[in-house]
Amino acid sequence: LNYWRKRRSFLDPDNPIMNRRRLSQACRDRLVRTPTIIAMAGLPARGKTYISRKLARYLQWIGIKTKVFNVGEYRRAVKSHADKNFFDPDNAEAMAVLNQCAQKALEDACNYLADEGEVAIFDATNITRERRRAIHDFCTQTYCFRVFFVESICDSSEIIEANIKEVKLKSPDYKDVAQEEAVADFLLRIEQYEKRYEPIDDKTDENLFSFIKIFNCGERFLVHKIGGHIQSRVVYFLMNIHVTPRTIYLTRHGESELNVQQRIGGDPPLSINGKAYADALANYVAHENIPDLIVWTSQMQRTIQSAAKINAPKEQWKALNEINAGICEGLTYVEIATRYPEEFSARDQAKYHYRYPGGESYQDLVARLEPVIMELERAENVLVVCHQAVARCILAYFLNKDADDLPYTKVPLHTVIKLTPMAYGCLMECIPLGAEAVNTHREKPKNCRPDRTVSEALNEFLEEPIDTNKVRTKSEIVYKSGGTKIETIDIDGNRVSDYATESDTGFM
Ligand code: ADP
Ligand code: FDP
Ligand code: F6P
Repeated sequence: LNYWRKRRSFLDPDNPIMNRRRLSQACRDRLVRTPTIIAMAGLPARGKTYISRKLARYLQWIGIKTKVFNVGEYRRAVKSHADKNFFDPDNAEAMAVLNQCAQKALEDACNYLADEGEVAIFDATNITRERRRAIHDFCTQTYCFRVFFVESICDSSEIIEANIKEVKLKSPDYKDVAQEEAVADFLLRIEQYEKRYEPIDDKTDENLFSFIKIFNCGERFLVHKIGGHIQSRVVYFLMNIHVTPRTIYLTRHGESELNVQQRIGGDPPLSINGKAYADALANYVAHENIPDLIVWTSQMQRTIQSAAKINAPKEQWKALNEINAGICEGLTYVEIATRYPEEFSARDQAKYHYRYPGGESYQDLVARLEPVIMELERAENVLVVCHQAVARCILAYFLNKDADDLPYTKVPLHTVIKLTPMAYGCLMECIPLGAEAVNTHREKPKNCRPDRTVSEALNEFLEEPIDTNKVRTKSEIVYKSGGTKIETIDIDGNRVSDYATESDTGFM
């Protein structure tokens, strides 16, 4: 019922996407926000699911609503275990099941685009010209979407066998089947597909299609008739990824003098603890013995000092600088909450999208970091020494976190995060290096209401409740995150002024 309800709303003439039907094809093609179906093509074990998921993660991260529709999952819902015989082109019954699954997945992908999505990735083999023509016609004529084919071609038997061992043996198709038997069966499944395989060919009517052909894991590409900015971003991304095993090391700088005072931003040097971390980090890197390691830092003192003792080539990136907190630079969260209560509450309500006046939002930061991510994709072993907000954005990319969770990801100081890309995802290991540090993480408050009082806002993250109606001078504020800080609360109860000096805090 739901399915038909959706379709009815989709066929509604007021639906802006369907309105495009009235436009000429030439006009439709020039519209920027036309939803796109990315249809994969290629024999089994050619990295189609790997590419689909990685691409979806990238597009989601840059803010394009994307979902993968894997036909294998639809098929396994009706035929949980399938051996080579199920993929025999002469097995008419099985072919009908496969075609129905593909049709259902494609319809779901189109419904997703009609409802809310911007890109749907149709992950199937789509190995025949007839199937690709049907996909193209369905998506562009029944619906008014753009279609982009991504074909992966690989003739290296070593790569294919490694792919089968890495991912296919874990498939429910081979539950309780011995490894050798499963590999042999999968190779025969590929042969069944080879009988019908017609690679995309621009000498046929496929000349009209937009596509990219990827040969042997990116050794060579053929790009044809790119339509629109989404397709050009997809092509750029696909031309930058690689499958060579490597590790990305991510760390925040050592504790800074402003971290100690619980102040945000600025360009402070390292504290004594921070300097100890710089030593520990250099030691750690030396012991890890990482081949051809490159170190990237921001252009801020605290990251440059943290990396100074590491024995490896270093590069500074302005794009890695910490989020710019605008008018709040150099303040503590208590000071922001009391001086700018509306700003503080607006940030708590929508932390990802909130932009500091004169500064940046997490969303801005993601846009600034896109070239860094692209370079990380191209790179091999890298250590990135950055900042709390920047590290959250980078982690969100690798761990597929959404915009709500991203700004609250815990990235403690004095910890190395090791990211090892795996078949369809990424392994994360956290290695605290032992040097002491304050905690700079502030949890998402339970009460984010715009009408909350300053005391309510402060009490969300301070250990001891504050009554802002009382006159307080030089009282000790204990943060729930564990840090301690001496503050002076203004007599009007709503402001914090005269911030503790270095000697007041006794930390330095
Ligand atoms: P398919 O969906 O085509 O059946 P998978 O995506 O399940 O194949 O295969 C995953 C494996 O493919 C991973 O081990 C990955 O390293 C490898 N891989 C990724 N990209 C490519 C490519 N362009 N060509 C061949 N193999 C690839
Ligand atoms: P997957 O690797 O994603 O599991 O092995 C090929 C396979 O996909 C089958 O499991 C699945 O039934 C089929 O491809 C779906 O594609 P086709 O509809 O093109 O056969
Ligand atoms: O407190 C350290 C810091 O890196 C600040 O410079 C920065 O403003 C802040 O963390 C970012 O964290 P959040 O977005 O949680 O305020």
